[in-house]
This record gives sequence, C-alpha cells and structure tokens, in this order.
Amino acid sequence: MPDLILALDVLSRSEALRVADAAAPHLDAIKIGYPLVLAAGLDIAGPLSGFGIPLIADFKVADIPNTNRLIAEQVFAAGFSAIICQGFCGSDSVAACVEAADDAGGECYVVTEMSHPGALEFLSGKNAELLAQMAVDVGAHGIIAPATRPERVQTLRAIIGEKKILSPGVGAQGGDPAVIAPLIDGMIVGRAIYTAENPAKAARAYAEFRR
Ligand code: O7M
Repeated sequence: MPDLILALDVLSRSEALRVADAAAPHLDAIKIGYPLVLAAGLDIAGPLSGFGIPLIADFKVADIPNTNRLIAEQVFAAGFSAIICQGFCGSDSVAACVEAADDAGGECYVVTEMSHPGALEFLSGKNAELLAQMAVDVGAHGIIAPATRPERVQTLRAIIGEKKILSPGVGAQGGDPAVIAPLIDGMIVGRAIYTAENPAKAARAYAEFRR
C-alpha cells in the first residue's frame, strides 16, 4: 500500500506553508512544481524542507541531455530528494536526470502514461509501455502512472517489476484510492487535500490507504 504524496500546487508561500503544516503529520512526501515555484520561487524548498518530509520536484523535465542535467543539478542543490522527467525525449535525456539523481543520492521518476483524458491521444498504450521499459533500462527509480486507469497501472507494473509507481489522479480527477492503493507505491493527491476546508482531516483520510 502506498505512501501519501501531497501535490502542493498552491500559489503563495503562505498558503503552501499553511497546508503543509496542517497535512505534514500524514504525509510521506511533498511534490511541488511550476505553479508554486513560479509563484513563490525555488527557495520555497527551504521552508518546506523544515517539515522533515522528502520534497519531489515535478518539472516534468523534457529537454536535451545537457539541459536536463543542468536542471536536475539545480533541483538537487535546492534540497529536493527526487526529480520527475518526461520520457518522450528519449533515453539519453532521461539518463541525464538519472545520473544527476544518482550523483546527489536522489531519485528520478519518469512519466509514462498521464492521468487526464488527453493523455490517450499520444501518451498511452504502446508508447507508455515503451517509456516504462526505457525507464527500467536507464536505471530510473520509478515511473509516474495514472490512478484514473488502474488497469494501465497493472500493465505498466508488469513491465517495471519492483521499481516504484507514483500515481496521480485520485480525488479531483476521479481516481478511487481504494482501487489504486494496492497497485502503487506512492499516491499523489493535490486538490482533494489543499482545497479542503480542513487539509489535515483530508490528508488523514488519504493516509488511511498507506502501508
Ligand atoms: O490531485 P490533483 O488532480 O489536484 O493533482 C494531481 C497532481 O499530479 C498535479 O500536480 C498534476 O500536475 C500531477 N499529475 C497529474 O495529475 N497527472 C499526471 O499524469 C502526472 C502528474 C504528475 O505528477 O506528474 C509527475
């Protein structure tokens, strides 16, 4: 059963710290990305680190290997424990993130199939399966796969074996935590916690699905 990862897509430092403070006792990691970093700056990682929970950088890095490596080095220098990259740029681009993660003692996760309806246009089916196999081949620590499609998570699990699956799409996107929890290693939840009237109570409810 999975860790609980808060997707902290709020738009100010004060709101980020308010939600993180409330939810922290129930969390295993906090994922932040463009919404919060563009609003509050990368140094929001400093105060968020103060909660003693690993930070995951979700920039869905998707560039040439050299640029990916430069981005990943900044992420780990800022105090993150893990980085998320896209796989569709190819194995060399992903390998650059994996190497930077390994150098920093961190982790790299590769997006395979995404959770939203439009993902079915390009990022699904055979392509997602090829991305999952490539993530294994380059030594990534795990993949991102959709809580909105548990049957696809099972297919991708068969490819990646023991590597980790972090899965967004529970709550606001309609994924059922009871169905997806046994299939994954990390459940990523955003709006269902950070827009809740009581984020602590909401986080506690999702934490019920943890190991
Ligand atoms: O629970 P939500 O829908 O409010 O938030 C989900 C979070 O997961 C949000 O930060 C999205 O950007 C992210 N996400 C998806 O929703 N779908 C995906 O396929 C992939 C991600 C993600 O985290 O990729 C790394």
